[in-house]
Amino acid sequence: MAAIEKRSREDWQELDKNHHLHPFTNHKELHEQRSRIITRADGVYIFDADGNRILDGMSGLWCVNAGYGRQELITAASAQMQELPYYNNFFQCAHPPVIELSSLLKEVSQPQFNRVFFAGSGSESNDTIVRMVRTYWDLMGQPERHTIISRDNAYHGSTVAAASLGGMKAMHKQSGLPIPGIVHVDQPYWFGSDQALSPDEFGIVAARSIEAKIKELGADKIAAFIGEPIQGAGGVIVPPDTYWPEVQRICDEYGILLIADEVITGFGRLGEWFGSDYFSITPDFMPFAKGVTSGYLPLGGVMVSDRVADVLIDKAGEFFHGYTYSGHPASCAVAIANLKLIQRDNLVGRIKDDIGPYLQGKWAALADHPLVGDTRMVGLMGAFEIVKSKSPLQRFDQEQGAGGKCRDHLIANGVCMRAVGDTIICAPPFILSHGEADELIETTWKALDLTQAALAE
Ligand code: PXG
Repeated sequence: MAAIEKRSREDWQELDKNHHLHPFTNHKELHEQRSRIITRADGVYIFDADGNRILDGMSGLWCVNAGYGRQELITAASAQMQELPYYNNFFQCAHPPVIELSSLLKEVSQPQFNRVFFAGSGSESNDTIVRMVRTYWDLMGQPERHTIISRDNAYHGSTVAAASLGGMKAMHKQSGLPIPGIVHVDQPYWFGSDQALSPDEFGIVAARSIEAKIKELGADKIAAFIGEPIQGAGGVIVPPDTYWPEVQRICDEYGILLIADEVITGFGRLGEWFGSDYFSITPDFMPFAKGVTSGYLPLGGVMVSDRVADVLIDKAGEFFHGYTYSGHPASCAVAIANLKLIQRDNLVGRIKDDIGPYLQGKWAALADHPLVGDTRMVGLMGAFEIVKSKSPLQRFDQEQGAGGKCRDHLIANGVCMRAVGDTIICAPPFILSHGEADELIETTWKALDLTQAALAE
């Protein structure tokens, strides 16, 4: 029996307006224009309450990697709920799904990762890391080493610690963040720079802003560096090739723990199992969430390297940290089914060798449009930037809302992508067919033409 009543779109919108506070939303604007009610989904398509079919170029929120309507995942959740809908992993307990998933995650991760700590989301995973990192250095007899270096315009979640790790100034301003002991350095955003350096030179300079911060504060104060292999919510910032090797060098040289936030890049998005594999780095922690269950149920966690886990196990006694839903059985069952599906259908290889290169080629050609100043895509994670003039490079005034206009034209024409300022970002499900990729690109050209016409008015 369906738990949800049948209502008209207008009724849903009215109830939504009156009773629902949305995440990351300007409610005044929303109440003027009303929310888009999504009622169902299948494959790579979502459907709204008016029956419009929209190609989901964002995989929900970077998570529905296996696509919608996957019966294996639905059955896994349902069967697990029948067998054991909930039990905790505190107080010397565990259950088969959490154990099975732990060993499966070890199988797909780099060799330094043999252990995983579960959470309910990416934010909780990053909060876990802040506590674990500081506890690790306490146990190592270096309690002064508590400062974590992150980057401007990073996104690591919305809880107090995760938002502090993030480098979103607007978020910090609203709630007195960051908390003490979290500092930020430059992001490796070459297209957003004055472009005086080559991308490779710029990558080294951006990485060395970490080293400069270490020297400024003292290496004996620095616990860890955290970065998304490719920044997602910040606008799909793909670092120059020189960046990550230099970051690894710096972390190694100063003995600093390296945290690769794989919440978006994990489980195949870049055509490798993890962004860390793509960039050949060997982190000490990998927080993950989203794609681990393809978003069908909430689950997050942290892959913890032996370097840290061995110390925690040997020396910490009890680590006073955990969530009611750490390793929720139904979420774990879905994750197992999802990872097995990705393995069985070779979806990671498909991104690397087939649909990735196919979409990337067409995406790069968008640069021929007069409005498109930069295009970038790795695996199935991409962006293009809308500019007023390419040479000399000139951007639109923010009040013109070029990115928002383009996003609206995209959705009105049947493709959902997200605007970060004037950057349009794209992360479609891994099952995207060539025909669906063509549809995504054709609609993008059309939306760009409509945006150009609207901006000319
Ligand atoms: N790390 C990264 C790299 C993320 O992208 C989180 C942590 C936090 O995960 P949770 O599960 O707590 O949301 C994220 C989340 C957007 C957008 O608009 C991106 C995220 C969340 C919400 C919106 O791009 N990423």
